[in-house]
Amino acid sequence: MATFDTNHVKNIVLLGHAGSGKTTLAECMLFEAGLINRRGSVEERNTVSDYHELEQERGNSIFSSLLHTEWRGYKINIIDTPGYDDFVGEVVSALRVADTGVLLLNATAGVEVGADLIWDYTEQFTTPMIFAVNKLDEENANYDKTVAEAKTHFGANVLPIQYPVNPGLGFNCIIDVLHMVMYCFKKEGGKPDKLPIPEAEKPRADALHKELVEAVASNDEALMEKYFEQGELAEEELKAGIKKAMIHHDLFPLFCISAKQDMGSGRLMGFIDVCCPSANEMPPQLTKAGHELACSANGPACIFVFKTISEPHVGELSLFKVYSGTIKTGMELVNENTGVSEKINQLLLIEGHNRTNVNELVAGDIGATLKLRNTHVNNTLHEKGKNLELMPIAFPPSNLTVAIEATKKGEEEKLAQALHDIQQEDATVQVEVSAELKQTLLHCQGELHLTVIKWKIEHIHKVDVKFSQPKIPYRETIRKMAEASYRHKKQSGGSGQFGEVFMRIEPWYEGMPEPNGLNVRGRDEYPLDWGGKLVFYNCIVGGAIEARFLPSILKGVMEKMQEGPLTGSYVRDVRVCVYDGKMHPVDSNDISFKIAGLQAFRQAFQQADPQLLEPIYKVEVLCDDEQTGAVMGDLQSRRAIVEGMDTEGHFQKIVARVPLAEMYDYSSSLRSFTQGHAKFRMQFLEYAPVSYELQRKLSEAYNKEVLEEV
Ligand SMILES: Nc1nc2c(ncn2[C@@H]2O[C@H](COP(=O)(O)OP(=O)(O)O)[C@@H](O)[C@H]2O)c(=O)[nH]1
Ligand SMILES: [Mg+2]
Repeated sequence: MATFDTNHVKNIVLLGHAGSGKTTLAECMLFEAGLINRRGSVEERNTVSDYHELEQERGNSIFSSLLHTEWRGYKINIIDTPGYDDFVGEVVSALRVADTGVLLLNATAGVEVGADLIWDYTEQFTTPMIFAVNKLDEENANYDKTVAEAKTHFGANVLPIQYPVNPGLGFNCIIDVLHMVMYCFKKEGGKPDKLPIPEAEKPRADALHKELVEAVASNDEALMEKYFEQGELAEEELKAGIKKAMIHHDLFPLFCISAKQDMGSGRLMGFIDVCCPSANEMPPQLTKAGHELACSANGPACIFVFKTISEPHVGELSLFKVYSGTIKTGMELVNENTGVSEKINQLLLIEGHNRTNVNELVAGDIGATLKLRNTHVNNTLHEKGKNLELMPIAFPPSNLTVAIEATKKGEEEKLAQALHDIQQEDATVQVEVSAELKQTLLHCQGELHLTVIKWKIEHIHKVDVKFSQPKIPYRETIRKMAEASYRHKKQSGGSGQFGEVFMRIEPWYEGMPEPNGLNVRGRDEYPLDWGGKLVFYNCIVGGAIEARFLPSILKGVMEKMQEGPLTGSYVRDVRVCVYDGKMHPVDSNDISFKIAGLQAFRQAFQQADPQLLEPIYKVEVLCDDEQTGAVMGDLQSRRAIVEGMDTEGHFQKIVARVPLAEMYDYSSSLRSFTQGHAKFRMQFLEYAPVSYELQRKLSEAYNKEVLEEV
């Protein structure tokens, strides 16, 4: 493998709706560059990129794959990504290190929802973008409609560099308005013949060329002046102008390909070589400390880990981009995030499942190493004595939460280890062991993602698991004042127990007046971990209960507040006044008063018009115009309160307050009834009272459950 300096390394990411042809295009690029001598296909399950067992099984990409090719003296690192939104983690981590995105559009389908969703991420990264209209060999390929939709969805800066002369069956000719030539491919694809533009095509080609020149000139004053003077720009000026405009996210060149027929990938790679930026042409990285880090092979050694893959029998592979300096085998680097020193024992180039050893990688290049001790995604490693921490990837919040448990007893440890490993590898998986719900919760991106996680747990970690709906973290409170007392008395062999507590409980709110008609001796406020407060008053007079027993009474009250009388949920915002009681000189002790406090609180609570509160989430649904009605209707069927509508990018945005209890299956149901033309985000808003009917139902279910446990 030749060595390449920073200027001759290009890092591209293939993006697009599932099935738009990314993996097939990657295969073409490797074949055209001679890195493979036979093109595999998705159908035959033998592409370089979709090498993972699960991808072979499902016939589509699930994980991003790093590949590289050499084209005319340049090294092109290619990251092929999955198109399903569930695997968005793979897309954002690839966008973090790529310097150009290639967004594939399927000419038979136009702009598909996956492209819209991915576009939002490229906007966040302001990644230089090019479009490739693929499947032009398909019978119902419609190039013009696809370009028109692309301009509507992604803006007028989408500019054709090429258009097909004969899209559809028999497609084999493209007109290039940058070079102003026609490329015609032989039946087997590959290297095209370069021909002059036929007369009949001249008007269209000239018009598109003019549009391109003007767009480039309008992005650069010097070029604009030149253009006004000469009415034309030289090819080299055009190319430099295109690169500049792309880096500023102001121009999105559009190409024509048929990945399946291997037509157009060479031309695309040629454009990537001369017009797409190398890492050192992109704005310098900003460190967390706010310093700029130039991408130079002579700078301090610094790499950023954007992906890890744990492979059975191989160990953990860490994929990284060199942001500064030159990384050599045997080098010692410091992990800024974990503080450990890591030795780069091997430097690898990745080609799907294949690995090639190299001695060094320069700034701007992407590679991998094996078996680092304590390094993970989003970690920055640098040479000793430098404190460099690069900006981490902001992974999107989860869309689906399920409860997970091992089907076989005794496998809990194995499951915990499996979940730990999966989280390390996939930052869009979060595991939460909820003490409150007594469940292990798995937060992920959707049903498809869940299937992949299950596959990993069962096939790699050999643990059988089952998923269930997470319980809802309800809250309980009261609506009116109530008083109750409880006498705990136990005399059975050995020391007896005795304690009697009289208490008043009231709904607590900030600034409420002191208790009426009671003698306040002491007052403590307890902010609760689960939100809200408990305010505890000692109103004992005449030493009815010794002060030393009040902490036990409080303990009993707290214990009951952790498993409320209504549904066993946390209780919040209650004021408790202990105003009387009885002791026994011998039998009174902490446990007696704890039990008396707990039971008195339970009784008082049930007489205080208890109210169940449910978590309400702010849900924002982004959908196409045509979907708003269906989205609204569905939200209303989920007890939602729609608060308003707005627009965001080219989406309609519907904002609603929705009970969490109604959101369990939202990600899959929204995806299915809008055919994927919608996405949503949600965040906790507040707790709100549930209806009397629902409270009764939930409380009955809880009492039944408790009785069954006894
Ligand atoms: N007719 C035609 N089919 C294509 C072309 N590119 C890809 N395909 C087919 O489209 C399907 C999806 O391709 P794939 O590369 O897996 O798409 P990805 O999901 O974007 O990676 C496969 O059946 C491919 O054979 C093309 O240019 N023309
Ligand atoms: Mg694919």
